[in-house]
Amino acid sequence: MRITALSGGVGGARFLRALRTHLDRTPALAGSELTIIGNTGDDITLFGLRVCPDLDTLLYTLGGGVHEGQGWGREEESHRVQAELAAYGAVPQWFALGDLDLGTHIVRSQWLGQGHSLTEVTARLAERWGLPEQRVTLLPMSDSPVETHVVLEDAEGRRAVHFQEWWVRLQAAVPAQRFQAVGMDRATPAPGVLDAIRTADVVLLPPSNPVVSIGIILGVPGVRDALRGSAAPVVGVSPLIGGIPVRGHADACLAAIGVESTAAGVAGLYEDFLDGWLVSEQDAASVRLPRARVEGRPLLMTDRDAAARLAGAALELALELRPGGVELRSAGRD
Ligand code: FO1
Repeated sequence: MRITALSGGVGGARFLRALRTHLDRTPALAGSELTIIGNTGDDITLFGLRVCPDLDTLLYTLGGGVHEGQGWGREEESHRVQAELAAYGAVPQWFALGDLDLGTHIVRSQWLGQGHSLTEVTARLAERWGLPEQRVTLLPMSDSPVETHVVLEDAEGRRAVHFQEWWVRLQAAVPAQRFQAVGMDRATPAPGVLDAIRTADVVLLPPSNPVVSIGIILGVPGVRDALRGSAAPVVGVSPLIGGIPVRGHADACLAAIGVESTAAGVAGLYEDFLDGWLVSEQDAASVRLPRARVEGRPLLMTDRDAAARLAGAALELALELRPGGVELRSAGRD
């Protein structure tokens, strides 16, 4: 079976790692291929290096190198280089760049500088992290740079800051007036992105940020139309429980675009292509969607087994929603 997912960083990565676990534990599904379309709107250039936080979080989480407590960055990390940068007064210092993590940014920047595309670079990084052996393909949403900037107003006046400065330095505490996906007007889907949506047996939307992660991927020309036209059922998982984000600042992002911070409000952002929506059990009774089927499930991925159960529930709903039931269309029949 071919599964395609659109994903941001931490929440999406944990969900997709769990999905891979669920597939591998289910004999009939173990041969399934998973293609992840990763958000690159969080990307930032620091100290001359290109940093791709959501792609790296997906690589490290699926590859077994992520700092589990943080959900991003490497385990067993050190920050000797960052201390040197601080000693030289290099800025910014509000974005933690560990020594091991810098290895990724250095090699990605080197390969990009040699003219390789972000798709090619991501594939080479994924090889080191063993993704091909897991039958996982990680694609950037686009090979052309897109950066989410946040328009805000504070003591320093009205200005736009990079998403990471808003998210990390300001902790999303200053209200975002607007998000601007800089470069989106020149962006095209990376090779394989539209094909991954069109040939999927199932499309999943993990509990990533609906505005600055999945919302940015949906902004890449052609992606939304491909989802609308896809024969595959599209099933998403609410990133909110009772209006509160499971993690991160999704509520602040939704407020910025005038969408209510509820599972129904988020589903409304996907309503033109969504077929199934997993919400928390407490929200199930209150969420009614015009065309998508809503199911209540425990959404907290408190441990790896809970995450695998959630991923299994999303897949099960998608298979139930397939025209003609569970039989598989793709050549990757198992
Ligand atoms: N998040 C933080 O809250 N503080 C940091 O210093 C930080 C550094 C960082 C470095 C590399 C990386 O891949 C991610 C990093 N993140 C940090 C997380 C990042 O801001 C978010 O994961 C995404 O960009 C939003 O989903």
